[in-house]
Amino acid sequence: MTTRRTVLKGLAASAASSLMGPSLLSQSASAATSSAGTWRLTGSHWGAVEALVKGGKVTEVKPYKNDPSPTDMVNGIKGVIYNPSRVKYPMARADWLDNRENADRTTRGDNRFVRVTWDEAIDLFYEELERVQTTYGPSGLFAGATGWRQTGMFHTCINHMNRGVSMHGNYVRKVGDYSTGAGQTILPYVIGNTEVYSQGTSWPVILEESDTVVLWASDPLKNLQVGWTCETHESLPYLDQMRDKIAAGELRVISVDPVRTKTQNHTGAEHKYINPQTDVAFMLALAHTLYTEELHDTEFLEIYTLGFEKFISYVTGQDDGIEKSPEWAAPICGISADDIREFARLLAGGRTQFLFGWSLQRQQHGEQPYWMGTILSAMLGQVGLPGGGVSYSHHYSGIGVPESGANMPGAFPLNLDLGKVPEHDSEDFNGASGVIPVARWIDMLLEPGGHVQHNGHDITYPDVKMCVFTGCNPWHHHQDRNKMRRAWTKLETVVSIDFAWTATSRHSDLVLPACTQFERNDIDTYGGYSNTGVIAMPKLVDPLYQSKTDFEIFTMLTKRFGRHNEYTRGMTEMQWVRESYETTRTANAGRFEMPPFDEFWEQGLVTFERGENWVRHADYRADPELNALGTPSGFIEISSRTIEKFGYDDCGAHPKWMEKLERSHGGPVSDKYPLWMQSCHPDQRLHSQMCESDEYRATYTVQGREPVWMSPQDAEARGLADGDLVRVYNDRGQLLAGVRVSDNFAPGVVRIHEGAWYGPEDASIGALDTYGDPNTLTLDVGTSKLAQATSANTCLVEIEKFEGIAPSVTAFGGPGEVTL
Ligand SMILES: Nc1nc2c(c(=O)[nH]1)N[C@H]1C(S)=C(S)[C@@H](COP(=O)(O)OP(=O)(O)OC[C@H]3O[C@@H](n4cnc5c(=O)[nH]c(N)nc54)[C@H](O)[C@@H]3O)O[C@H]1N2
Ligand SMILES: Nc1nc2c(c(=O)[nH]1)N[C@H]1C(S)=C(S)[C@@H](COP(=O)(O)OP(=O)(O)OC[C@H]3O[C@@H](n4cnc5c(=O)[nH]c(N)nc54)[C@H](O)[C@@H]3O)O[C@H]1N2
Ligand SMILES: [Mo]
Repeated sequence: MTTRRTVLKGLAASAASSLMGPSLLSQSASAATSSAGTWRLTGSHWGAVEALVKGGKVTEVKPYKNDPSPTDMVNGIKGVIYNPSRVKYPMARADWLDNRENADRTTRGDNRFVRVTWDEAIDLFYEELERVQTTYGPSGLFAGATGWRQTGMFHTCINHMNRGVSMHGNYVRKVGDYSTGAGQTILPYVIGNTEVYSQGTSWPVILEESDTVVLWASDPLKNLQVGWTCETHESLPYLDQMRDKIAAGELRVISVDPVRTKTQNHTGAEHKYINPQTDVAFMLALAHTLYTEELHDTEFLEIYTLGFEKFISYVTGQDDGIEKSPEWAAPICGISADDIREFARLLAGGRTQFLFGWSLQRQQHGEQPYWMGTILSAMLGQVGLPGGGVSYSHHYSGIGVPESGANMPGAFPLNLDLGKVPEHDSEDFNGASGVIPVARWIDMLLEPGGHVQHNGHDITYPDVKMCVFTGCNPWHHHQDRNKMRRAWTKLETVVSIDFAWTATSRHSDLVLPACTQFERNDIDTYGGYSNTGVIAMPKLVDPLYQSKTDFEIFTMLTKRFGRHNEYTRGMTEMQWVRESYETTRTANAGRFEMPPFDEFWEQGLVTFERGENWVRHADYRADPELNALGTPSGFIEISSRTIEKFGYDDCGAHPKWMEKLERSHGGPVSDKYPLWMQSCHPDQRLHSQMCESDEYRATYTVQGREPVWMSPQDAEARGLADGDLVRVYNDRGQLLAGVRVSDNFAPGVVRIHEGAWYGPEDASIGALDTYGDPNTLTLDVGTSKLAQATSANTCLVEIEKFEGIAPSVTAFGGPGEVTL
């Protein structure tokens, strides 16, 4: 068997001529010191990297030498540390500092900030928490929106904020996330697990056993460049193997996507173009063909599933008079009836592995295609077979790389210590809910006391007056900027903790400068799901300007009410890091040897043998009773009594085709706004992170703006050429972007990557966004009453050439400093 270590050795050896320096386990910081500076290994979302520190500055960053497939984004890392958008000092919004809750809230975002000292800033933060808790109670505070904080288990800033603020009082929290909100809600009813964050069948098994792999709305080559913890990129060589197998005729890979993806182009996979947002129609017609041609596995359905009859009577039209035949689906999904039938026969003709991406469920009724994915695999009878069945996660954080089985370091405790209560211990939310579905929080601000259905519960929106944000950028991640701007006037106080002057920082009242991960000591998991190793993250440089670690910031805050010793447990940063490592070492003792801490810190990385291959759902297949699924019945639920009982009109007893509020290719609103805008995850960023990296941003911008990708046909029809500046607009907003014409895009399909920094011309509602944040245009409605997740990819736009003098980009460089 090829072990993890032999793989790495092999890689190191093959590249030996171009590499200097020590072997895997002696990537020592001190060993590499010379007059030319010190090379240090550290971890990040973008992989392990080596940084040259010279004269107190990071002067160069390159991929870790054993990274099998480094991302180009490593070239943006230096610019995350050094850029004009860093928050240098604590700052307060000028009008708010004078008038607090009586300040003019319509001027948030007008970029008038005043510098304050750290002491003043922490006083202000504490005073506002006190005021809100005593005046309104816990329903007045929202501190639950969290996101892609930089890596490092100890400094995980979300946990620092939660622990620090929790010591002071209770607050409104969120449930779910933007990534997989619909998927993680529907799948437990269908297949007993969220699936989206679960380990998947090992790649070697898929490559060996599958006849056909369907990449359904999935672009792993793009999305596996980053990981939730330090990414190893071990999954990427499997995509090279996939390419080789396709070339050798040993494997068919089909990408079902409106766009020709990076993965498809790299591997030579076949393209099955589909009209955006119409996958469910296509899937129902596939089910129809499998059923009418008797290609479905009746035995599997009988033993392992419930509710097939009810579903199939919808497919055959017995219950609503509409047969979901290929002829019915063809005009909706843009795939001919013959091609649909042929595709169904191909799926049934051998071992078929579905690999679903997540974008598909970030659209209205996003629950439905996920439910259908399980049903198609069940009809094929392949759930739990090696190289067959369904996965919803292989494009994420190294899922599918065989696990080592080792324990990994734990994170900083996010909750109060056992038995402790907050300073303000009221749990009275004034009759409102203390937990709300994450993507509905702008509705919450707009409709206090309003109701919304969510996953079988009736949620009452609390009357929130203050928000605290850290490690997330809601003025990038949430939909419909102008609606957000209206909601924002409702808030008395907004506190942001970040190292960058993001749009969220600019729309805050108090901004506290955190430092980046490169300015603190930490420890991280190397390989999010593979648990390949533990990596040291030594501080490269001291915190820049007046920035501080999140740990220091919340130590200062908790000191205001005398609980800092409880917060820190009396330990320093290095003591926490050391303890985290030693606890892991003890847990692994006897199974995975780890050197003592000092040795680890010196060598930088400890890795473990790679584990055995594994097949998802194989245990269920082997014994469905002993290994019952987590669904209400324990079986795969093709129809769900539980969901049916909720009585929702937009998510019923079984999957259905439902028209969207906006849909291109002849769907609603397409006469006015004919172009579907997808806001997929960026190839050269992690969401909004790294957008501030000026030099790196310049490698992809067009006339200094975010690119909008479009087909040659759509460009020609509008008299546009590659490199043109355009206005992209709909009834919700408008933005400037730069045209990139590409054959990868079909007519009617355009893309602006999420995470482009929002830079409105001014603070008015409807203002032109000068850089190109797609969420200036997206629709802010829940996927359905079940999940209430984001529907970002249900969005139509029109594009026109921008004539005249273009306003300069306002998104970067931080706000103006005023003196009062
Ligand atoms: N480089 C990079 N990688 C990342 C991230 C990042 O910011 N940058 N973010 C990470 C995070 S947090 C997440 S949640 C994941 C996101 O992972 P995903 O949500 O899976 O990724 P996306 O890039 O949004 O979309 C993947 C594909 O879905 C296709 N698609 C969109 N709509 C439809 C549709 O209606 N039908 C079909 N058939 N296909 C459709 C798109 O064309 C695209 O090719 O990525 C992770 N990886
Ligand atoms: N239209 C559209 N919108 C989307 C999506 C989409 O596909 N389309 N995708 C959605 C998805 S899946 C996701 S996951 C979200 C991502 O949304 P977010 O997670 O909010 O996006 P990030 O840009 O990663 O924001 C992280 C912020 O934390 C800050 N930060 C990083 N590390 C630290 C730290 O250690 N301390 C402090 N104090 N701050 C830190 C960074 O500077 C940055 O501002 O976006 C969602 N929004
Ligand atoms: Mo995400």
